Amino acid sequence: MYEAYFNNKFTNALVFYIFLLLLILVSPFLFFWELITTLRSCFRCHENMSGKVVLITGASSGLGELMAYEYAKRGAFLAIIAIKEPESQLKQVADKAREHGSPDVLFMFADVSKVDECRMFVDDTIKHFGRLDHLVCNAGIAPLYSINHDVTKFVPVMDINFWGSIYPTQFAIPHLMKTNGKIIVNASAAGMLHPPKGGFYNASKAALISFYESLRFEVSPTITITILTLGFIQTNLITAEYSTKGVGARLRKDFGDILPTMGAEKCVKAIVDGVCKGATSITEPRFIKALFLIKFMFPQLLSLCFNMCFPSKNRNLKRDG
Ligand SMILES: [C]C(=O)[N][C]1[C]([O])[C]([O])[C]([C][O])O[C]1O1[C]([C]OP(=O)([O-])OP([O])(=O)O[C][C]2O[C](N3[C]=NC4=C3N=[C]N=C4[N])[C](OP([O])([O])=O)[C]2[O])[C]([O])[C]([O])[C]1[N+]1=[C][C]=[C]C(C([N])=O)=[C]1
Ligand SMILES: *[C@@H]1O[C@H](CO)[C@@H](O)[C@H](O)[C@H]1NC(C)=O
Ligand SMILES: *[C@@H]1O[C@H](CO)[C@@H](O)[C@H](O)[C@H]1NC(C)=O
Repeated sequence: MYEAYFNNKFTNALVFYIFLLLLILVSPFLFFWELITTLRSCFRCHENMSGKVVLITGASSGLGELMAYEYAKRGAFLAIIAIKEPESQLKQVADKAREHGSPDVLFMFADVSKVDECRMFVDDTIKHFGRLDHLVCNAGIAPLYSINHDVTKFVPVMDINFWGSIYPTQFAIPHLMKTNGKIIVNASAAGMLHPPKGGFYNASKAALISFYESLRFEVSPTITITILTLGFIQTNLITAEYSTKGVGARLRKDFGDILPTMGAEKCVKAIVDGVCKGATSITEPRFIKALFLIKFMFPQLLSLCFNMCFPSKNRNLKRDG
């Protein structure tokens, strides 16, 4: 009997609008709920990282390196992974992490896109330290893409960014179960917002978010999963080298005083603080969360912005072809 209603386009759409209206009506209550949750999280206890074991992939440079130091300051044992290239780099990170206060640092070279190598470094970590508390899936590559290229060239992006997080996660889960451990996944705000010209890098991040959001239900409450969705401004601030040219520099010059931008070290401290408090998702800088809300409730509005900010060349292509 109800089938007739749900076959009708108009009544179907009506359900959506009624729910939207209800959502807007209850939103003052949701607002206070959010506010109270945020306030409560300020007073939540920090996990004591002293003597705990943290495994970080892609720790030879970038934010992965800084995360190693941040964990080291808190007295954690570290196992850090990178692919071989600058061989001395990872050793330097290990030495510096010891200086920052880590009692023991194990560094290993492995390609996270190879399942056997992932099994090996998780096993070696357990053999060396006897336990695992946090797994940080951080390794990633970000090549610029164009649809005119041969798309098979971008298969490694998925292999490293997506499978390179899934493999270590699979091998680590039995050990994390024993310690009530945590998994930290390096996604990107672009994985939530689906911007134009996102390419395979942004698609791989969307796939990560989707996979780990659903894995959460399988492993909780024993294991806590923290998904990082970092914004573009912050990443352009990683090193002075990045910030002297390009969009980042211009954005910073034009909006630096208005937008709450954030240095890499402050960002990494916020991440590790959040993880130790048991956060399930961390967005830095925080104002980007507002964009997620807009994307969720009024997707048309964001599309409009994207169309204005990224005037598409493809429309001309279409006209020509
Ligand atoms: C925390 C965080 O975030 N972290 C990270 C960051 O830092 C980065 O940047 C990114 C990229 O992608 O990621 C994450 O993120 C991540 C990273 O990045 P970065 O840092 O920029 O990069 P780098 O520096 O280059 O680093 C990397 C690493 O990794 C590794 N690898 C690679 N490949 C491989 C590896 N390992 C192993 N295996 C393999 N296959 C490397 O090593 P080497 O040796 O080569 O050096 C290193 O260490 C990632 O993931 C991404 O994605 C993210 N993000 C997000 C957002 C934004 C961004 C920017 N940057 O912009 C990023
Ligand atoms: C953290 O744990 C270590 C030993 O596991 C202990 O010595 C230290 O006092 C603890 N620190 C705090 C702040 O509880
Ligand atoms: C991801 O998407 C953003 C926004 O369109 C774009 O600027 C960036 O270049 C993309 N990243 C890569 C590595 O393609």
